Amino acid sequence: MSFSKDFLWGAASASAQIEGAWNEDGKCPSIWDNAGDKIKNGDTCHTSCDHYHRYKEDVALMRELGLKSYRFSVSMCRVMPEKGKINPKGLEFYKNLVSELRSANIEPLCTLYHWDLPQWVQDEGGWKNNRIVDWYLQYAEAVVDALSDSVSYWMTFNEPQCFIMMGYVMGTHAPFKHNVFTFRSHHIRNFLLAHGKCVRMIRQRAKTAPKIGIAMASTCYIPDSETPEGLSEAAKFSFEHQVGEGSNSLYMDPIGLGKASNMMKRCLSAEDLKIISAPLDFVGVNVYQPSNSMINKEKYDPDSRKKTSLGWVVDGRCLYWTIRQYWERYHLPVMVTENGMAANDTVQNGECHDPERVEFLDEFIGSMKRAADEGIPVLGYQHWSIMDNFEWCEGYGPRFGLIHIDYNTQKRTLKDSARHYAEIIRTNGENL
Ligand code: IFM
Repeated sequence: MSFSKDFLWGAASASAQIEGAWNEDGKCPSIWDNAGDKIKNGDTCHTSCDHYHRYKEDVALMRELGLKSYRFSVSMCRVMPEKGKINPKGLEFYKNLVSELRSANIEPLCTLYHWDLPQWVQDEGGWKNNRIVDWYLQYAEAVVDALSDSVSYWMTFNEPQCFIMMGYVMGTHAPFKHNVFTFRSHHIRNFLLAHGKCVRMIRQRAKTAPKIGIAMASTCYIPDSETPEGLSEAAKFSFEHQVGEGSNSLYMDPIGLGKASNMMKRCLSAEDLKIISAPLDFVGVNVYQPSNSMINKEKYDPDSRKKTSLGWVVDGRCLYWTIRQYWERYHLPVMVTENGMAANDTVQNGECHDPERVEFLDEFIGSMKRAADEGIPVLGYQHWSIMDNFEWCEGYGPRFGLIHIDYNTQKRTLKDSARHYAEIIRTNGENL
Protein backbone atom coordinates (compact mmCIF):
# COMPACT_ATOMS: atom_id res chain seq x y z
CA MET A 1 0.00 0.00 0.00
CA SER A 2 2.52 2.59 1.29
CA PHE A 3 2.33 6.32 0.57
CA SER A 4 -0.17 7.58 -2.01
CA LYS A 5 1.15 9.26 -5.14
CA ASP A 6 -0.20 12.61 -3.98
CA PHE A 7 1.21 12.28 -0.44
CA LEU A 8 1.95 15.76 0.91
CA TRP A 9 5.65 15.71 1.78
CA GLY A 10 6.37 19.05 3.33
CA ALA A 11 7.72 21.14 6.17
CA ALA A 12 6.19 23.53 8.66
CA SER A 13 6.77 26.89 10.32
CA ALA A 14 4.85 29.55 12.24
CA SER A 15 4.60 33.30 11.75
CA ALA A 16 6.08 34.46 15.07
CA GLN A 17 8.91 31.95 14.79
CA ILE A 18 10.29 32.95 11.37
CA GLU A 19 8.85 36.16 9.96
CA GLY A 20 10.53 38.96 11.93
CA ALA A 21 9.39 42.41 10.69
CA TRP A 22 7.55 42.64 13.97
CA ASN A 23 6.46 46.26 13.59
CA GLU A 24 6.26 46.69 9.83
CA ASP A 25 3.41 47.43 7.43
CA GLY A 26 0.87 48.08 10.15
CA LYS A 27 1.47 44.93 12.25
CA CYS A 28 0.67 45.29 15.96
CA PRO A 29 2.80 43.67 18.69
CA SER A 30 1.94 40.14 19.74
CA ILE A 31 2.15 38.72 23.25
CA TRP A 32 5.43 37.13 22.11
CA ASP A 33 6.89 40.42 20.86
CA ASN A 34 6.33 41.67 24.38
CA ALA A 35 7.72 38.63 26.21
CA GLY A 36 10.81 40.59 27.36
CA ASP A 37 13.09 38.88 29.85
CA LYS A 38 11.10 35.64 29.81
CA ILE A 39 13.09 34.57 26.73
CA LYS A 40 16.50 32.93 27.21
CA ASN A 41 19.66 34.88 26.39
CA GLY A 42 17.72 38.12 25.93
CA ASP A 43 16.50 36.85 22.53
CA THR A 44 13.42 38.34 20.85
CA CYS A 45 11.34 37.30 17.85
CA HIS A 46 11.57 40.78 16.36
CA THR A 47 13.86 39.85 13.47
CA SER A 48 14.04 36.06 13.66
CA CYS A 49 14.74 34.57 10.17
CA ASP A 50 13.55 37.72 8.42
CA HIS A 51 11.32 35.49 6.32
CA TYR A 52 8.97 38.46 5.79
CA HIS A 53 11.58 39.98 3.49
CA ARG A 54 13.22 36.76 2.31
CA TYR A 55 10.23 34.55 1.55
CA LYS A 56 11.16 34.29 -2.15
CA GLU A 57 14.59 32.91 -1.31
CA ASP A 58 12.98 30.52 1.19
CA VAL A 59 10.39 29.25 -1.28
CA ALA A 60 13.18 28.74 -3.84
CA LEU A 61 14.93 26.47 -1.32
CA MET A 62 11.71 24.55 -0.68
CA ARG A 63 11.40 24.04 -4.42
CA GLU A 64 15.02 22.86 -4.64
CA LEU A 65 14.20 20.22 -2.00
CA GLY A 66 11.16 19.10 -3.96
CA LEU A 67 8.66 19.86 -1.17
CA LYS A 68 5.08 19.12 -2.21
CA SER A 69 3.56 21.20 0.59
CA TYR A 70 4.43 23.91 3.06
CA ARG A 71 2.58 24.55 6.31
CA PHE A 72 2.74 28.18 7.44
CA SER A 73 0.65 30.27 9.82
CA VAL A 74 -0.95 33.66 9.34
CA SER A 75 -0.40 36.25 12.05
CA MET A 76 -3.55 37.84 13.41
CA CYS A 77 -1.31 40.78 14.39
CA ARG A 78 -0.65 41.59 10.72
CA VAL A 79 -4.24 41.13 9.58
CA MET A 80 -6.21 42.63 12.49
CA PRO A 81 -3.82 44.99 14.31
CA GLU A 82 -6.70 46.81 16.01
CA LYS A 83 -10.15 45.77 17.16
CA GLY A 84 -12.41 45.60 14.10
CA LYS A 85 -9.75 46.85 11.67
CA ILE A 86 -8.46 44.72 8.79
CA ASN A 87 -5.01 45.64 7.46
CA PRO A 88 -4.73 45.05 3.67
CA LYS A 89 -0.92 45.23 3.84
CA GLY A 90 -0.87 42.29 6.24
CA LEU A 91 -3.01 40.20 3.89
CA GLU A 92 -0.83 41.18 0.96
CA PHE A 93 2.20 39.45 2.46
CA TYR A 94 0.36 36.13 2.68
CA LYS A 95 -1.13 36.53 -0.80
CA ASN A 96 2.38 37.00 -2.17
CA LEU A 97 3.69 34.03 -0.21
CA VAL A 98 0.89 31.77 -1.45
CA SER A 99 1.36 32.86 -5.04
CA GLU A 100 5.11 32.17 -4.77
CA LEU A 101 4.32 28.70 -3.39
CA ARG A 102 1.85 28.00 -6.18
CA SER A 103 4.42 29.02 -8.80
CA ALA A 104 6.82 26.54 -7.21
CA ASN A 105 4.12 23.84 -7.34
CA ILE A 106 3.98 23.64 -3.56
CA GLU A 107 0.60 23.13 -1.87
CA PRO A 108 0.05 25.84 0.77
CA LEU A 109 -1.31 24.54 4.11
CA CYS A 110 -2.57 27.47 6.15
CA THR A 111 -2.82 27.56 9.96
CA LEU A 112 -4.97 30.43 11.20
CA TYR A 113 -3.59 30.67 14.72
CA HIS A 114 -0.18 29.58 15.98
CA TRP A 115 0.05 31.35 19.34
CA ASP A 116 0.93 34.95 18.38
CA LEU A 117 -2.10 36.58 19.96
CA PRO A 118 -2.27 40.36 19.37
CA GLN A 119 -1.35 42.23 22.54
CA TRP A 120 -4.57 44.27 22.22
CA VAL A 121 -6.61 41.06 22.54
CA GLN A 122 -4.65 40.00 25.62
CA ASP A 123 -5.19 43.45 27.11
CA GLU A 124 -8.91 42.61 26.95
CA GLY A 125 -8.37 39.30 28.75
CA GLY A 126 -7.18 37.11 25.85
CA TRP A 127 -8.72 33.62 25.76
CA LYS A 128 -10.69 34.39 28.89
CA ASN A 129 -12.86 37.02 27.20
CA ASN A 130 -15.84 35.54 25.32
CA ARG A 131 -15.55 38.27 22.71
CA ILE A 132 -12.35 36.65 21.42
CA VAL A 133 -14.54 34.21 19.50
CA ASP A 134 -15.96 37.02 17.34
CA TRP A 135 -12.60 38.77 16.93
CA TYR A 136 -10.94 35.54 15.82
CA LEU A 137 -13.80 34.84 13.38
CA GLN A 138 -13.69 38.31 11.90
CA TYR A 139 -9.94 37.95 11.37
CA ALA A 140 -10.29 34.43 9.93
CA GLU A 141 -13.00 35.59 7.50
CA ALA A 142 -10.63 38.22 6.11
CA VAL A 143 -7.93 35.59 5.60
CA VAL A 144 -10.31 33.12 3.95
CA ASP A 145 -11.65 35.84 1.63
CA ALA A 146 -8.10 36.84 0.66
CA LEU A 147 -6.50 33.41 0.23
CA SER A 148 -9.12 30.77 -0.46
CA ASP A 149 -8.89 31.07 -4.23
CA SER A 150 -5.41 29.51 -3.89
CA VAL A 151 -5.51 27.76 -0.51
CA SER A 152 -7.58 24.62 0.10
CA TYR A 153 -5.97 23.21 3.26
CA TRP A 154 -6.87 25.02 6.48
CA MET A 155 -6.01 24.40 10.10
CA THR A 156 -8.03 26.47 12.54
CA PHE A 157 -5.51 26.27 15.41
CA ASN A 158 -2.13 24.92 16.40
CA GLU A 159 -1.80 22.98 19.66
CA PRO A 160 -4.57 24.50 21.80
CA GLN A 161 -3.33 22.40 24.72
CA CYS A 162 -0.11 24.41 24.75
CA PHE A 163 -1.35 27.94 24.33
CA ILE A 164 -4.00 27.49 27.00
CA MET A 165 -2.18 25.35 29.56
CA MET A 166 1.27 26.86 29.17
CA GLY A 167 -0.03 30.40 28.63
CA TYR A 168 -2.78 30.57 31.26
CA VAL A 169 -2.16 27.76 33.78
CA MET A 170 1.53 26.97 34.03
CA GLY A 171 2.61 30.47 33.02
CA THR A 172 5.59 29.18 31.05
CA HIS A 173 4.49 30.72 27.74
CA ALA A 174 3.08 34.13 26.83
CA PRO A 175 0.99 35.72 28.25
CA PHE A 176 2.60 34.07 31.34
CA LYS A 177 -0.52 33.76 33.47
CA HIS A 178 0.37 31.41 36.27
CA ASN A 179 -2.24 29.70 38.35
CA VAL A 180 -1.92 25.96 38.60
CA PHE A 181 -4.96 25.68 40.82
CA THR A 182 -7.45 26.80 38.20
CA PHE A 183 -8.81 24.64 35.44
CA ARG A 184 -9.35 27.05 32.58
CA SER A 185 -12.65 25.67 31.33
CA HIS A 186 -13.70 29.13 30.21
CA HIS A 187 -10.63 29.60 28.01
CA ILE A 188 -11.03 26.09 26.59
CA ARG A 189 -14.70 26.71 25.78
CA ASN A 190 -13.82 29.93 23.95
CA PHE A 191 -11.19 28.14 21.93
CA LEU A 192 -13.58 25.26 21.10
CA LEU A 193 -16.33 27.63 19.96
CA ALA A 194 -13.88 29.68 17.89
CA HIS A 195 -12.74 26.46 16.23
CA GLY A 196 -16.26 25.15 15.47
CA LYS A 197 -17.56 28.48 14.16
CA CYS A 198 -14.46 28.88 12.03
CA VAL A 199 -14.96 25.46 10.42
CA ARG A 200 -18.51 26.39 9.46
CA MET A 201 -17.41 29.82 8.20
CA ILE A 202 -14.67 28.31 5.97
CA ARG A 203 -17.16 25.85 4.45
CA GLN A 204 -19.57 28.67 3.66
CA ARG A 205 -17.06 31.22 2.39
CA ALA A 206 -14.10 29.44 0.77
CA LYS A 207 -13.79 29.98 -2.97
CA THR A 208 -12.29 26.52 -3.60
CA ALA A 209 -13.45 23.30 -1.93
CA PRO A 210 -11.75 23.40 1.48
CA LYS A 211 -10.08 20.62 3.44
CA ILE A 212 -10.28 21.62 7.07
CA GLY A 213 -8.46 20.29 10.11
CA ILE A 214 -6.71 21.29 13.31
CA ALA A 215 -3.15 20.60 14.50
CA MET A 216 -3.14 18.91 17.92
CA ALA A 217 -0.21 18.48 20.31
CA SER A 218 -0.42 14.72 20.34
CA THR A 219 0.99 12.72 23.15
CA CYS A 220 0.72 8.97 22.72
CA TYR A 221 1.32 5.93 24.85
CA ILE A 222 3.11 3.08 23.04
CA PRO A 223 1.46 -0.24 24.01
CA ASP A 224 3.45 -2.61 26.17
CA SER A 225 2.21 -5.46 23.99
CA GLU A 226 0.24 -5.71 20.77
CA THR A 227 -2.48 -7.81 22.38
CA PRO A 228 -6.11 -6.54 22.46
CA GLU A 229 -5.64 -5.64 26.16
CA GLY A 230 -2.33 -3.90 25.49
CA LEU A 231 -3.84 -1.88 22.64
CA SER A 232 -6.87 -0.74 24.56
CA GLU A 233 -4.86 0.13 27.67
CA ALA A 234 -2.47 2.21 25.54
CA ALA A 235 -5.29 4.07 23.78
CA LYS A 236 -6.88 4.81 27.16
CA PHE A 237 -3.61 6.21 28.51
CA SER A 238 -3.08 8.26 25.34
CA PHE A 239 -6.46 9.94 25.41
CA GLU A 240 -7.53 10.03 28.99
CA HIS A 241 -4.43 10.32 31.12
CA GLN A 242 -3.45 13.79 32.25
CA VAL A 243 0.09 14.40 31.06
CA GLY A 244 1.88 17.62 30.33
CA GLU A 245 -0.58 19.95 28.74
CA GLY A 246 -3.66 17.89 29.60
CA SER A 247 -5.20 14.87 27.98
CA ASN A 248 -5.76 14.58 24.23
CA SER A 249 -9.45 13.87 24.76
CA LEU A 250 -10.09 17.04 26.76
CA TYR A 251 -9.60 19.12 23.61
CA MET A 252 -10.22 16.66 20.81
CA ASP A 253 -13.28 14.67 21.94
CA PRO A 254 -15.65 17.67 21.75
CA ILE A 255 -14.31 18.37 18.25
CA GLY A 256 -14.00 14.84 16.89
CA LEU A 257 -16.80 13.05 18.78
CA GLY A 258 -19.11 15.88 19.90
CA LYS A 259 -18.60 14.65 23.47
CA ALA A 260 -17.35 16.54 26.49
CA SER A 261 -14.85 14.92 28.80
CA ASN A 262 -15.75 14.83 32.50
CA MET A 263 -13.76 17.97 33.19
CA MET A 264 -15.59 20.00 30.53
CA LYS A 265 -19.11 18.59 30.96
CA ARG A 266 -20.32 21.36 33.21
CA CYS A 267 -19.47 24.19 30.87
CA LEU A 268 -20.43 22.86 27.44
CA SER A 269 -24.11 22.81 26.45
CA ALA A 270 -25.58 20.50 23.82
CA GLU A 271 -25.83 23.53 21.52
CA ASP A 272 -22.11 24.31 22.09
CA LEU A 273 -21.15 20.74 21.27
CA LYS A 274 -23.09 20.89 18.03
CA ILE A 275 -21.11 23.97 16.93
CA ILE A 276 -17.79 22.59 18.13
CA SER A 277 -18.14 19.25 16.35
CA ALA A 278 -18.61 20.72 12.87
CA PRO A 279 -17.28 17.93 10.60
CA LEU A 280 -13.58 18.01 9.73
CA ASP A 281 -11.73 16.60 6.73
CA PHE A 282 -8.63 15.58 8.66
CA VAL A 283 -6.94 15.77 12.03
CA GLY A 284 -3.38 17.06 12.27
CA VAL A 285 -1.03 15.46 14.78
CA ASN A 286 2.12 17.16 16.06
CA VAL A 287 4.30 14.35 17.36
CA TYR A 288 7.62 14.60 19.17
CA GLN A 289 7.91 11.94 21.86
CA PRO A 290 5.80 9.28 23.58
CA SER A 291 4.24 9.82 26.98
CA ASN A 292 5.22 6.37 28.34
CA SER A 293 7.91 7.68 30.65
CA MET A 294 5.44 10.10 32.24
CA ILE A 295 2.79 7.44 32.76
CA ASN A 296 4.52 4.15 33.35
CA LYS A 297 8.12 4.69 34.28
CA GLU A 298 8.96 1.14 35.28
CA LYS A 299 7.97 -0.23 31.90
CA TYR A 300 9.84 2.33 29.84
CA ASP A 301 13.40 3.41 30.40
CA PRO A 302 13.87 6.84 28.83
CA ASP A 303 17.54 6.78 29.88
CA SER A 304 18.27 3.96 27.49
CA ARG A 305 17.09 6.10 24.57
CA LYS A 306 18.65 8.87 22.55
CA LYS A 307 17.56 12.39 23.44
CA THR A 308 17.38 15.64 21.49
CA SER A 309 19.24 18.77 22.62
CA LEU A 310 16.06 19.73 24.51
CA GLY A 311 16.15 16.38 26.34
CA TRP A 312 13.14 14.96 24.47
CA VAL A 313 13.20 11.17 24.07
CA VAL A 314 13.70 9.90 20.51
CA ASP A 315 11.44 6.92 19.87
CA GLY A 316 10.09 6.72 16.32
CA ARG A 317 7.39 4.21 17.25
CA CYS A 318 5.33 7.04 18.70
CA LEU A 319 4.53 8.34 15.23
CA TYR A 320 2.89 5.09 14.15
CA TRP A 321 0.97 4.72 17.41
CA THR A 322 -0.27 8.30 17.44
CA ILE A 323 -1.56 8.03 13.88
CA ARG A 324 -3.22 4.69 14.56
CA GLN A 325 -4.79 5.73 17.85
CA TYR A 326 -6.19 8.97 16.39
CA TRP A 327 -7.57 7.10 13.39
CA GLU A 328 -9.22 4.45 15.57
CA ARG A 329 -10.79 7.02 17.89
CA TYR A 330 -11.88 9.76 15.47
CA HIS A 331 -12.04 8.02 12.07
CA LEU A 332 -10.55 11.06 10.39
CA PRO A 333 -7.72 10.96 7.85
CA VAL A 334 -4.52 11.98 9.61
CA MET A 335 -1.95 14.58 8.57
CA VAL A 336 1.35 14.70 10.45
CA THR A 337 1.42 18.46 10.88
CA GLU A 338 4.67 18.55 12.90
CA ASN A 339 7.47 16.14 13.74
CA GLY A 340 11.12 16.95 14.26
CA MET A 341 13.99 17.36 16.70
CA ALA A 342 16.23 20.02 18.18
CA ALA A 343 20.03 19.85 17.87
CA ASN A 344 22.99 22.19 18.21
CA ASP A 345 23.79 22.30 14.51
CA THR A 346 26.69 24.36 13.23
CA VAL A 347 28.05 25.24 9.79
CA GLN A 348 31.64 24.40 8.97
CA ASN A 349 33.23 25.08 5.60
CA GLY A 350 29.81 25.87 4.21
CA GLU A 351 28.32 22.53 5.29
CA CYS A 352 26.01 21.53 8.09
CA HIS A 353 26.23 17.89 9.13
CA ASP A 354 23.33 16.71 11.28
CA PRO A 355 23.51 12.91 11.35
CA GLU A 356 21.03 12.68 14.27
CA ARG A 357 18.32 14.34 12.22
CA VAL A 358 19.06 12.11 9.21
CA GLU A 359 18.56 9.08 11.47
CA PHE A 360 15.50 10.66 13.06
CA LEU A 361 13.87 11.13 9.64
CA ASP A 362 14.44 7.49 8.71
CA GLU A 363 13.16 6.23 12.05
CA PHE A 364 10.02 8.39 12.22
CA ILE A 365 9.06 8.28 8.55
CA GLY A 366 9.66 4.52 8.59
CA SER A 367 7.26 4.31 11.51
CA MET A 368 4.67 6.45 9.68
CA LYS A 369 5.05 4.09 6.71
CA ARG A 370 3.79 1.23 8.84
CA ALA A 371 0.53 3.15 9.29
CA ALA A 372 0.25 3.85 5.55
CA ASP A 373 1.08 0.19 4.75
CA GLU A 374 -1.74 -0.92 7.04
CA GLY A 375 -4.17 1.20 5.05
CA ILE A 376 -4.66 4.08 7.51
CA PRO A 377 -5.33 7.24 5.48
CA VAL A 378 -2.23 9.35 6.13
CA LEU A 379 -2.38 12.49 4.00
CA GLY A 380 1.01 14.04 4.52
CA TYR A 381 4.06 14.72 6.66
CA GLN A 382 5.19 18.26 7.56
CA HIS A 383 8.64 18.20 9.13
CA TRP A 384 9.18 20.68 11.95
CA SER A 385 10.73 22.81 10.82
CA ILE A 386 11.66 24.09 7.39
CA MET A 387 14.34 26.27 9.00
CA ASP A 388 15.92 26.98 12.40
CA ASN A 389 13.78 29.50 14.23
CA PHE A 390 12.62 31.21 17.40
CA GLU A 391 11.79 28.39 19.84
CA TRP A 392 9.57 30.50 22.13
CA CYS A 393 11.07 30.90 25.64
CA GLU A 394 14.11 28.86 24.60
CA GLY A 395 15.04 31.59 22.11
CA TYR A 396 17.37 30.65 19.25
CA GLY A 397 19.39 27.95 21.08
CA PRO A 398 17.55 24.80 19.94
CA ARG A 399 17.75 24.32 16.17
CA PHE A 400 14.88 22.36 14.63
CA GLY A 401 15.39 23.24 10.96
CA LEU A 402 16.20 21.37 7.78
CA ILE A 403 17.84 24.66 6.80
CA HIS A 404 20.44 26.27 9.04
CA ILE A 405 20.05 29.99 9.71
CA ASP A 406 22.95 32.22 10.62
CA TYR A 407 21.07 34.84 12.64
CA ASN A 408 23.85 37.44 12.19
CA THR A 409 23.98 37.33 8.42
CA GLN A 410 20.65 35.60 7.64
CA LYS A 411 22.56 33.13 5.46
CA ARG A 412 20.62 29.95 4.72
CA THR A 413 22.52 26.63 4.50
CA LEU A 414 20.88 23.33 3.62
CA LYS A 415 21.68 20.75 6.29
CA ASP A 416 22.51 17.13 5.33
CA SER A 417 19.05 16.20 6.62
CA ALA A 418 17.44 18.52 4.06
CA ARG A 419 19.16 16.68 1.22
CA HIS A 420 18.29 13.35 2.80
CA TYR A 421 14.63 14.38 3.11
CA ALA A 422 14.69 15.54 -0.54
CA GLU A 423 15.70 11.99 -1.50
CA ILE A 424 12.91 10.48 0.64
CA ILE A 425 10.47 12.77 -1.17
CA ARG A 426 11.89 11.93 -4.60
CA THR A 427 11.44 8.21 -3.95
CA ASN A 428 8.07 8.69 -2.19
CA GLY A 429 9.49 6.98 0.90
CA GLU A 430 9.85 3.68 -0.93
CA ASN A 431 13.30 2.86 0.44
CA LEU A 432 12.43 3.09 4.11
O1 IFM B 1 8.34 25.14 17.92
C1 IFM B 1 7.25 24.42 18.37
C2 IFM B 1 6.00 24.76 17.57
O2 IFM B 1 5.73 26.10 17.58
C3 IFM B 1 4.81 24.02 18.15
N1 IFM B 1 5.07 22.62 18.28
C4 IFM B 1 6.31 22.20 18.89
C5 IFM B 1 7.49 22.93 18.27
C6 IFM B 1 8.80 22.50 18.94
O3 IFM B 1 8.78 22.83 20.28
